[in-house]
Amino acid sequence: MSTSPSEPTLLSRIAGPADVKALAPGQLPQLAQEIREELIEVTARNGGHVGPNLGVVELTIALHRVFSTPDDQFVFDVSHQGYVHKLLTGRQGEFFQKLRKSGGASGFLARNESPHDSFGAGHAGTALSAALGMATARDLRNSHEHVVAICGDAAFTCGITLEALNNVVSSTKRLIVILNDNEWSIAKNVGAIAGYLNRISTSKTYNRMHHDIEAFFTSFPTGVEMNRMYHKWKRETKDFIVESSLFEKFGLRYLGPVDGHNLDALVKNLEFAKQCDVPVLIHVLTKKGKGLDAAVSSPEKFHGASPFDPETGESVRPIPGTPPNYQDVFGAALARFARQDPKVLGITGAMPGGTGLSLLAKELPQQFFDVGIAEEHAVLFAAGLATKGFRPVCAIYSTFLQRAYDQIIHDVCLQNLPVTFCMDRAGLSANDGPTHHGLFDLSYLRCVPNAVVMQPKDEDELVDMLHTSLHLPGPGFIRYPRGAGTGAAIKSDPVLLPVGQAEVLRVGTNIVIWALGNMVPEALKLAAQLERDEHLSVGVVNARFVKPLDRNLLLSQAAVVPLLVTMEDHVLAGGFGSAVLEALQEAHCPTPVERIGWPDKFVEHGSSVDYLRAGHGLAPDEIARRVIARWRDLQSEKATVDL
Ligand SMILES: Cc1ncc(C[n+]2csc(CCOP(=O)(O)OP(=O)(O)O)c2C)c(N)n1
Repeated sequence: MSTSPSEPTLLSRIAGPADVKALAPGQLPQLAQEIREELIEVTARNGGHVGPNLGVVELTIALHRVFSTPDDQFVFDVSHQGYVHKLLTGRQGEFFQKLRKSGGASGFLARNESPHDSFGAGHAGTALSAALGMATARDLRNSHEHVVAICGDAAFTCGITLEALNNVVSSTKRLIVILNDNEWSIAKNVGAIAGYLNRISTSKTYNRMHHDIEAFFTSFPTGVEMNRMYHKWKRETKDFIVESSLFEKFGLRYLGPVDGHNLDALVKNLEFAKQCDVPVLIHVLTKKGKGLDAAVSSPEKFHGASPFDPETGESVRPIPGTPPNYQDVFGAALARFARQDPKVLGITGAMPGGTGLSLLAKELPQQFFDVGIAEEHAVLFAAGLATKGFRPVCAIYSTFLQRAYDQIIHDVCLQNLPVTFCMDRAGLSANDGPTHHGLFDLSYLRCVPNAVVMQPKDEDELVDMLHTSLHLPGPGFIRYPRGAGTGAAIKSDPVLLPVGQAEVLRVGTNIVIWALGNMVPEALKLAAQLERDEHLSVGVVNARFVKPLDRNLLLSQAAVVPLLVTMEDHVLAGGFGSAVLEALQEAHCPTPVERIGWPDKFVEHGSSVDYLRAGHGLAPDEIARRVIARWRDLQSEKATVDL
């Protein structure tokens, strides 16, 4: 069905939603095919959420046929499935070709990227609440636009989605919710609601009803007294079954299940929902990865894929010699500790693969829990387990743990329960951008009593920290970055690290750099450079613990060294450097500190960590320049005083 290279494609002629509406219905399958080709080509090169987007091609086309953004509003949950929406709203061409790269389209929707993106997201479960807010605002303002929330089935494992569902009918009479049910979260969707949805979509009765409703609606021209027709249909198709739907119990009119790849059925259902005078939920069944065989057979791998061969689906192989990822080392260590101690448990919020917990799930399924996209519950669940002598380990990305802040303070730390938190993706998640960067965890944890907060300099120390945390009397938080470690050899037996003790890696008399985690190797390079080029004696300390901080070592060094430098992969506000400043201030120690870290800004997405660091003044040369300038300033101040 593809067009020849010389012929302009239908997609290339879509400058905005009006062009989607102008196509004849018979042209839509070709448009869908061209979109799929574009999605595969771009994500094969750049990586990205190929599976979710391949599954919503027809749904997104149908949405743009029936509604008119930006007047009407679409709120996509997570918004990782928003690529098709981007292609249909004027963002194709070079901008989309550079998807997730510097200067290209974000991998998520963002209000500052397009007026067609009514709400930005990257974290799951936010669409229904936000859409309900928009619909209520519309009602309060007496305007008439439509608001459509597009939620995946896994969004219904999130507490916030259920909180919003509980408030729909009391807030508005007009809201359209699309439940995009592909049975997958990143891994297979879990929990009772997933089971319920599965029963609806596989039930013979519901499937018969689904055919009935499709036949029923398609037998009428669009827009003709649809409400009256609906009531007629309900009378004719066993009312009691529809009434028993979970969503009807929450006061939403339930439509479906609808075949999410049947454009005609989708359009008819959306047209109907548009006219309803009650909130409506359309249950749409889609196939994640549709159009790419490898993605259909491996939905988890192709949820968010790294670059792959578009013909075979094979991942582009990592450069030989690349050290193992932090999360793989963590996953192997946790499985090992869990084998040795049945009280050690692993908990994930729908991320078994990304966190490295898949190994534990495979080897010791009884010690593994996937609780769905439910970080608040994950942490409280762990707290409950900890009260009974278990040693739960919550493996949650730094950015997603933000959601469980109250549980961290109120349930875990206040009761000093021994829960270990392994916060992956601390630092940048370059291609994903601001919703996914883990740049705030030190600030939000450093102020919580009883929390022990640490970051390893390499993957061997990560294993030591996990081992140490599993022996703490209270909560332990370990942060580590995305991707490859340093290649450090893992000791055969981990050691217990003395809590609150830093490690001196290099002695210096002019400057001492206090570095945290993945900044330690950078600090060692910087020290060598300053010694070589500036003839300075520069020490390096691997801080290990942000809380408790090694005050004794810090103060003893600050008493004799003219300049301290801190380096962290975290925002400066409230971070590691702030902890150092506070400790010095409390001891009335005036030693100056040059703090290196991320500024008080949301950091955009970009092609690589190095690219983003350079854009924010954190390239190695820039850091060296700042440190040298500070040193020279101090020397000239000293010279002035000496005069
Ligand atoms: C709070 C939070 N936790 C975890 C994630 C990671 N995550 C991104 S998409 C996703 C699964 C989404 O599944 P679903 O909503 O069903 O959409 P699908 O990709 O299947 O279309 C998860 C767990 C997240 N984005 N936000």
